[in-house]
Amino acid sequence: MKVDIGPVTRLEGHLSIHTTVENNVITEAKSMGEMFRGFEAFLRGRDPLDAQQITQRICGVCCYAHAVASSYAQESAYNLSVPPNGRILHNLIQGANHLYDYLLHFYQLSALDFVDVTAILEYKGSDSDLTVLRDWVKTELNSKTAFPAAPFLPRLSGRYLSDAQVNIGALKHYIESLEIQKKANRASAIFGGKFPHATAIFPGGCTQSPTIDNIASYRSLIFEVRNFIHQKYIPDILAVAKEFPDYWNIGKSRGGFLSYGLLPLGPQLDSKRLFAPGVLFQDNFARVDFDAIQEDVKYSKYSSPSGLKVRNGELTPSSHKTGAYSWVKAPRYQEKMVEVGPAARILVDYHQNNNPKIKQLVDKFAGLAGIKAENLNSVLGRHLCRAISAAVIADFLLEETERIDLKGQHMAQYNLPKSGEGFGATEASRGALLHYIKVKDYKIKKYECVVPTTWNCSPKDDNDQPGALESALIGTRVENPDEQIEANRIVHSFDPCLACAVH
Ligand code: NFE
Repeated sequence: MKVDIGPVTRLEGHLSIHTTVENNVITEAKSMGEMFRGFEAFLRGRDPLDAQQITQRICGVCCYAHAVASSYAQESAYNLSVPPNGRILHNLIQGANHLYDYLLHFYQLSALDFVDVTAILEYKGSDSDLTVLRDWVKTELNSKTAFPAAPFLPRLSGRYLSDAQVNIGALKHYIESLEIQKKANRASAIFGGKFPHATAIFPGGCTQSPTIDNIASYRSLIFEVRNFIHQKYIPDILAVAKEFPDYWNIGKSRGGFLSYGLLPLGPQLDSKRLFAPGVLFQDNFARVDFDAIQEDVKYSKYSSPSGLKVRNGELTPSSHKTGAYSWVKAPRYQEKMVEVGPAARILVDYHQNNNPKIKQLVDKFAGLAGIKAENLNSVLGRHLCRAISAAVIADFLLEETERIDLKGQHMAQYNLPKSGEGFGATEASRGALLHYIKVKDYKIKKYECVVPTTWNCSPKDDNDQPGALESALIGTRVENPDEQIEANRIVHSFDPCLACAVH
């Protein structure tokens, strides 16, 4: 039986998933990006110093990661020496964005795969958020419209959290998290200028000056976000894990893991990072080599040659190409499929014993849940790795503010060189993000982005190997093949952003 479970909602952009189900098991899965954008084409010929502004428009969620990756690529191309404050301000802006993004993903985009929203109908208390929610859900359910205004109705059939108080508590946190996300975004905007799409992130540093006042405002906002992470976000994930332990083994991707590392601890781009970079195939670890990355297009809607290395990338759309089923390309590392994202970031760091806090949190939660590190490659693992990332980043941001030198520079002074090329690699919330720029005669000659969701939601490659999400779906048992709540939970655990993936 072939089932189209798309368009999948509660994600960014347009993603369709087609599955083939035999005897209640998914035997084939196709991840289909349904939109073309073309940033790499229209960047050509422009002023290179516009790149970190234009590429931020790839996305309204992870825009700062694009600004940072573009700045890194240009810093490398222009051979810039960035003052320590400049790098710290990049980190403060980007780190706060990760906190916002993890909360958005858990509460608004995926918690309701597990939380029973109908539990609110039994609410008898006087909390105004909850009474408004109860009346809204009641009206929507009674209206029986096919497309209710409430984004989480109608629900897919399946088992949800059973305890009414746990469900109602999670729904209250769903609402509270919106205010907390606003605080994280305000913190980013203190140094970034605004959210989304920072004006102050620049190759060579940040155009906003740090002051005692704006540092104090930033810190007080991050403290509030940090408290929410520890008091509500992590306990809510553990409550889901307690009742759905099978999801430590559901949604396992069948390739390696890639992370570029996140938040440099010094001004140079090759400084040690808070989260270490690396590539993992089973237990074989290697340093990242950008020249090992290629983008296949056998099943993607492009007529440009397949398997091009990043610096040779091309973009020739071909909407009717035979056999092609997605606008997303298929990046591969040494021709192999890898997963990127929170689980990859944590597993790559854990394997190297880089950050003691990460090791301690992984071991603590693995002990609580009775799992091993390898179970982080799963639906629950991805959720838990986001929460671990959030806890580690929030502490780091508070420490990082103390390293600002109020008398120091925060921008490098430079003249744009006539030519140059550079790679810029960071971790967006959804995983490994690479920008490449080639400058000729003061203009952009080539610009390439290899984006987290492009890796995770890729179609099959030239060797017919499925993408990470496709591989995680194959083999999954589905109770109700028409609806596939299990498949939806797997898709959401990757937090796809198709707007980014097709860029
Ligand atoms: Ni549009 Fe993004 C992140 C990037 S995902 S959200 O995180 O880059 O592909």
